[in-house]
Amino acid sequence: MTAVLGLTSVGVTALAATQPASVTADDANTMPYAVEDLPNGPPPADWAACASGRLCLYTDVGGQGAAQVNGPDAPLQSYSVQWNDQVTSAHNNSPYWACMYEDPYYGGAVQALRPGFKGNLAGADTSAKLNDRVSSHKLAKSMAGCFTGFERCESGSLCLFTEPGGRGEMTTTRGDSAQYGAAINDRVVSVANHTDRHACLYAGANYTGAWNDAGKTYGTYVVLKGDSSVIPQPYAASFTSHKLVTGTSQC
Ligand SMILES: [Ca+2]
Repeated sequence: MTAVLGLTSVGVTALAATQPASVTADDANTMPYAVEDLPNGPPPADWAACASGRLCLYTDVGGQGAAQVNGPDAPLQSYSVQWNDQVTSAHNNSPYWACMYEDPYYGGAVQALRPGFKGNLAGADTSAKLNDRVSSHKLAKSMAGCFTGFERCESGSLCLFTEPGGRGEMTTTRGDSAQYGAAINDRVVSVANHTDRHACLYAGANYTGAWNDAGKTYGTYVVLKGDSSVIPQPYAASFTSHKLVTGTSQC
């Protein structure tokens, strides 16, 4: 077996049936990066090697194979080539939920591993099983925290996400945008507004366009300052520009 670099990961699965209708940044527990190096000596041979407070991930079943050991608060939004789609078993020897994601940036299916979980991802008691599919992970205070990534949005920023709940690719801005680039145009499905102004979002470039919603026409979708929002239909995946205003009458 091979020693592993100090990465972190955990398994979490998409629990559509149990996913809360609304999750906030408060549900997540994200602390400063604190990736731990492996201790000196040979790599851990089995479960016994996972120290208290650590999340340990392995490339083979039963805690075998290459291992990565993570500190209690070390999210990893994008795995290296060495680890991408390689995690097969895990020992979550931490008091937090370990959130394993199918895609980078907390995207795709989610496999949430309870505190104390020790086993194979394929055999875990969760709805999503991401054996050899995990591409990012974090630890969270609750299972609900695995289904939000809003906590990534820094104070002062407007953050646009390509997946619900602040998950997936995140684009951060602090000003207006008259025309989104291809990376996010018609792709934004959740928004965190951590600026001190309200965000007016539009279907067209240069703050134009409109939606028909239940027989009424709306020209802008507003995310108030301080709010996080999962964008409903027909507004989801249709934004092309936005501006920040002090009063919504300025939208
Ligand atoms: Ca993957």
